[in-house]
Amino acid sequence: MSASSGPQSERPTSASEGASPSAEPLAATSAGASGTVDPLRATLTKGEENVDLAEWAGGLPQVGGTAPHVRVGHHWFNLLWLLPIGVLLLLGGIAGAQGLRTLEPVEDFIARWPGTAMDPTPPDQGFPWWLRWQHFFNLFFMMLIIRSGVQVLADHPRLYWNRHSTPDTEWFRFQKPVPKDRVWTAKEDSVRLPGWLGIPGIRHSIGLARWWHFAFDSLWLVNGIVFYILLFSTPQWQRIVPTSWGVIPNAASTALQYMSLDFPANEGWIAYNGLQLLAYFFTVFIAAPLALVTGLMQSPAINNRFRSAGRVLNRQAARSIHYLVLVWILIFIVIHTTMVYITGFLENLNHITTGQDSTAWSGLILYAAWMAIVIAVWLAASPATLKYPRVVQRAGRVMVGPLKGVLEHLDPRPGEYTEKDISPHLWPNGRMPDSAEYAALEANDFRDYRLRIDGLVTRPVELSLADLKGMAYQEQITQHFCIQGWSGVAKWGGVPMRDLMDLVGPLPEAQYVAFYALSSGGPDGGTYYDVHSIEAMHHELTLLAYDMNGETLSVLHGAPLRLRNEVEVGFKMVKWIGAIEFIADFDELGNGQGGYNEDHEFFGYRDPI
Ligand SMILES: Nc1nc2c(c(=O)[nH]1)N[C@H]1C(S)=C(S)[C@@H](COP(=O)(O)O)O[C@H]1N2
Ligand SMILES: [Mo]
Repeated sequence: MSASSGPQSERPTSASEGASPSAEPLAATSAGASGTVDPLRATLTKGEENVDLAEWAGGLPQVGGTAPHVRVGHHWFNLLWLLPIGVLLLLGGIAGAQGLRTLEPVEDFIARWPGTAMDPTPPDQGFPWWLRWQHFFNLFFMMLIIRSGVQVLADHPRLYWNRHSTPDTEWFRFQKPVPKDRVWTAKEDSVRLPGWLGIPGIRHSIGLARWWHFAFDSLWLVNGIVFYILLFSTPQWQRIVPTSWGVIPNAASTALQYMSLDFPANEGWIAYNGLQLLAYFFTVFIAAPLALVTGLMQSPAINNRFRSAGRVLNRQAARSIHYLVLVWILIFIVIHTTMVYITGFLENLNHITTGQDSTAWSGLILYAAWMAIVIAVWLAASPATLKYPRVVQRAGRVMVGPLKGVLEHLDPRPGEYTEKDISPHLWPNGRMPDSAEYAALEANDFRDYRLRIDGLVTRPVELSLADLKGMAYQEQITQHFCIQGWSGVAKWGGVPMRDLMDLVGPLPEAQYVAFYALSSGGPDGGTYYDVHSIEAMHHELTLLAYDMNGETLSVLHGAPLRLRNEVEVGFKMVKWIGAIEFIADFDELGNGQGGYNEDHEFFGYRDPI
């Protein structure tokens, strides 16, 4: 293992300065008998059962972002310009295509490649019932997936290719540049969306959006797997998998015919034209799997576990590609729907609803019924989420909790990052400590600070910083994954949790460990806390850090002590730790959801993804 990449036991001299290992035995400062309840437990608050905008996310005012912009060199291009430019290109394209079609060689080409390969004649297989229902479920799930996905994007409305998420290096944003004259937290960077677009629209509602996103992702994935299986166990696959190179000239011919507004024959009942074939193939076999992979690669547990893949598909590249796939899907939806409407409306609707090759009105009626369901759920999703967020949280936990539980067992092995991977800027996040107690500790360089470790342990202790610095030192360079979407690499130095476990001796009943902060989580004054499984505490990378990037941890990043658990997203890594309590269950803490964000912002307590 290289000197800088994994956990090490040597302490650098810088960290020993000012550290005077306590002369008294630790037991002398121990805090009473085992099983004591930590006093900070009484300072937790329950959170509301519905969303109160005055208190939400620390009372952030509900402001929106800017128009979406893309960076071209040093210049930011407003994407709204694409609307007039698109119209002009379309008009120019139509004129150009109509001009081309007056040329004889072009008409010869179209005669030779009419668009749909009908020779040999494909089997007349129509649209079986499973395909029609799967198409409906797909569009229903996609509506919710896309909207909750855009909400997730709005929680950190910038996209980067580098894993550092350094301000001013993004290639896309719908937010102002990061202010340089003040601390700007990631939470402040989140923007509001209209409720018809995002789910649920309001700022920093990523906890709720993620339940929708992951729950419907899972259903969409099951639907997709069933689709793949049925597609290939019937001749239906021939509709969307090209079997000859003729698909290319046929696609070019179709494009030209559509563009000239003189449409090719619609053979959709039997076979798709070259352009459809390529578009469907790309969507089903490239875009969809890419969405899945780039979604999963944004997870700290998965990205840290599959390190070599994570080198290439770093969290920000994965996030960027994930949203580029969304752009493709949106383009696909617009063109696909337009074509359904203008190339034989009643006929096309019958194909995909009633499964008949006819122009009967029944197809339109069934389509209208399906769309009524989609629109009703569309309209209800945001208001219902704001009214019953706890229901969304519970339902989401039932649907995706077990999967997240499995991912928590992934082993984020050390050793990937070196000094040169350290990010120039690590976004700060969270609500800073504002108590007089903390200010007094800080004023005295934390000499009076005591870390309490109590609860279900054999030997409760109170440790000064000097006591902690007297213990074995471990350093690790790891990547931080904030739930909001940004990431960054830093070097952390401090005491491994496993050593503290040896010191206090957890009782067999201890299943979880609560970390209580010296700061509040929101304007209600409730203490910030989070709960971790005891299993995670044994991991070699679970660390109580008091150094960052070779220096003493700053107040901004959690002084005097913060947690690192490399399998989880950032909010679980409590900063400004005041006490650690070993517990059997977290039912009785706060609202019983497993942490401040879980209680107040409806996050999941397991968040390795
Ligand atoms: N006490 C406390 N710890 C906290 C938070 C907080 O609000 N209060 N925010 C969390 C979140 S959401 C993240 S992403 C990380 C950010 O750590 P950093 O500011 O060092 O980047 O701290 C976590 N720890
Ligand atoms: Mo975060």
